[in-house]
Amino acid sequence: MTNLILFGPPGSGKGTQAAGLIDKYQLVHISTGDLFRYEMGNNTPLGLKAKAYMAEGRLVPDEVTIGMLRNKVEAHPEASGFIFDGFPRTIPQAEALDQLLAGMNTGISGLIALEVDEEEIVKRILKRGESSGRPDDNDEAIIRKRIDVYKNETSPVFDFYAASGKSHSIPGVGSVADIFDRLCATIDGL
Ligand code: B4P
Repeated sequence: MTNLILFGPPGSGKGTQAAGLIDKYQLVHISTGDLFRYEMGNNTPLGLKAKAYMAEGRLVPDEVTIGMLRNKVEAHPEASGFIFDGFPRTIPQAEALDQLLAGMNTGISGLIALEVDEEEIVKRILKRGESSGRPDDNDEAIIRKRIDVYKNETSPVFDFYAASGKSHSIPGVGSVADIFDRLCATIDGL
């Protein structure tokens, strides 16, 4: 199995790039952000739980996120691998993911981080906010809060996988096609 973590700050292009990668590598795409937005859109108990955290730019609690991820992975016994997009975002999430995959006799093949500086991220997300309808996209203070959360809670996940030589990073600025080529070159070299 090939199991990839697409990593990087909010708005770094994880979702954008995942769309091309799933086609090329035939992997199941799991975006925890998309899953939460789907649950919120349907006003499910899970969606209602996630709503306040997301609107404030905070992370949804680990126990909620890990349970949702586990259900999604277990729903795809036929998968030849997964692209995890926006997960794991904390060390406990990374530990839970490793445990889940070990139970399936597999593991993470590699983590690839998209590097984009803070001002470019703010610009991109505010632009997306003009049409996304996402409350976490159109308030600069909330966007900067999301970036702080990434620095403090999420970036240690890069070092967690670097300890076993699995973390890689590539520049996430430039055309979507050029970044896609960089990603594929990294994946093909794993
Ligand atoms: P996510 O849905 O993961 O949102 P994101 O980080 O903003 O998206 P991404 O990096 O995928 O950016 P995109 O491609 O869209 O998370 C949202 C919230 O959900 C979190 O804040 C948190 O509250 C919650 N959450 C999710 N997962 C969680 C977890 N595991 N634990 C706890 N809470 C969790 O790109 C952004 C914009 O840039 C787009 O408009 C795109 O068109 C543009 N863009 C992309 N590539 C570009 C390029 N090369 N040049 C210019 N613009 C580009």
